[in-house]
Amino acid sequence: MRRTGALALLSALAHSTLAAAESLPRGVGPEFAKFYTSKSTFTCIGNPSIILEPSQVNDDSCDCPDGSDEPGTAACAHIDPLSPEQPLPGSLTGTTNATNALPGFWCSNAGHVGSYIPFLYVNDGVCDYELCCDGSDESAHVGGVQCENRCDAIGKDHRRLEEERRQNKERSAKRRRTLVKEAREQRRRVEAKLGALKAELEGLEHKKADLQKRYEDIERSERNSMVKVKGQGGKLEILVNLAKNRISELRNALDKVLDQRDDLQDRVEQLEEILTKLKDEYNPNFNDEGVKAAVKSWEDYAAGQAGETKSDNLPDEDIMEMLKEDGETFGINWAEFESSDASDVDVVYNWEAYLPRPVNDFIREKINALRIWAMDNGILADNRSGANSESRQLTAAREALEAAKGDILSKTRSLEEQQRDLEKDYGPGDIFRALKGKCISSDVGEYEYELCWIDRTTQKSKKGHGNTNMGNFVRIDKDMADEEERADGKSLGKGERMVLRYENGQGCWNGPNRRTDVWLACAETDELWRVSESEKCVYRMEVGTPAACEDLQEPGPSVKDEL
Ligand code: MAN
Repeated sequence: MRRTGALALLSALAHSTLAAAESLPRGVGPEFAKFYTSKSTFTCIGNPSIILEPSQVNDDSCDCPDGSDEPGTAACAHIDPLSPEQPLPGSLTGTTNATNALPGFWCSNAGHVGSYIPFLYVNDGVCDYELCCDGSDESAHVGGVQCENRCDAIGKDHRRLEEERRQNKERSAKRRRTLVKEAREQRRRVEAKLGALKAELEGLEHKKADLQKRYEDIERSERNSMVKVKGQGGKLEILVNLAKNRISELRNALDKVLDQRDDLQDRVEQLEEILTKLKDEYNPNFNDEGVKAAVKSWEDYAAGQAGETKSDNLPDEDIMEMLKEDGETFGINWAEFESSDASDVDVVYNWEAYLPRPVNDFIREKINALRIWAMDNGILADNRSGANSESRQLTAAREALEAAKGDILSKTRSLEEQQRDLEKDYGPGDIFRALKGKCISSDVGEYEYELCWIDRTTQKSKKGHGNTNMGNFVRIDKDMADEEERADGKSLGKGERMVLRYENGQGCWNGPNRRTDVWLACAETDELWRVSESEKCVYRMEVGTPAACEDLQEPGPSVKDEL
């Protein structure tokens, strides 16, 4: 097809399918009809001082400087805006800077859409069906050319395509509405989560405060009890402890001495037995002086033993009694003294016994507080000895408090994340929220390219060389596209388009970090149409998506009825 660009430009000027009235001169468009109604004269549109005979209209001679007397021929084509620059080289007329009052030759195209074509194309021997399907541009049959009227077929085809486009647009718009609904639902969920987190955090703060107080209470009370135990109480308590230890030591010593005594007694008895035997069985006829002296000594010893009274000896039963352990029913009941909270002063004065319970508690609490204050200020020794001295109860309280604090921290982080998410730009109607995390891809040469919405773009090597990050999503911009329309509709077209910027991808060797501009156009489904590398490591993706469609309102039933 020839001269497509020029024809396309003029097609924009097409106004109506109304055919020019029968009485109008050839090539006059409906909006200029009023200038051609007089039967007696014709006044040049842009030069009202020039009045012509009606026969001068379309007589193939350019009489009006604005070309308005030749709407149906190419006689004034040289002043057409699309004509070659004026004056033409070697032109005798020297016409310059003139503008045709008419936009072109009007093809009424009955059965299709009327349109203008440049005057240059009129009667040039070529049928320009793209704009002039009725063939009226070739009425002079130059070179014998006959342009049949093809408006029925072309019109039908056009209407079919238009209907397809309309339906496509409607489906895309419907899909967009679904996405918007999904996005709204997702936003609602994030908001609900945020609300729940806020409430949870509020509860946790209270819980934390309670746990903190509980921990401090336990710690305080344990500090106090530690003071009592480790501080060794009053003098009586000290004495009790000392006495108990001393008695225990003496009892152990006595036990040992008793054992030794029994042992020695055994040995003495054995020796006495030996000597008695010696005395009874020795032969006095042997004049052995040593034996005689030994027997004599033994007899003296035995006589001395027999005269000794044993009345001072402590009876064994008494000693055994002494060795018995003290207990509740025997000896000293130490527990009675040990378990007593009372100090020696208490024992003497026992002031508590004279006070009513609340007063008693109050004074005790004050004394404890004073004791802790004294410990905190180094006046009394704080005898807590590190972690080992912590009771199970205190450990549990501390762990519960720490767990609550940890919980608050993680929930606060989660809350901040949700808040950031709500503030993030997800495009008009929050629409990309519905696509977030979804990916589309396309094979191009040695790579598979992937776009993950609001996340990242990736170049995946088909030769197993690994994946390359081509950028991480940063923001949504708008930019002007200037692309030719494509028959399959997979084109950005012309006009303002959304561009998703993905930046800070993997570093390019000897260059910047990779980045990708993702240009969006309206389409029924998400599809990665094309990927190009405009300059090293700077990529451009062209993508069709319902998210980029116009925000068309769903046609209500009343509107349909009216149509
Ligand atoms: C790889 C690919 C290309 C890029 C070069 C730069 O081959 O990521 O797209 O141009 O690295 O070195």
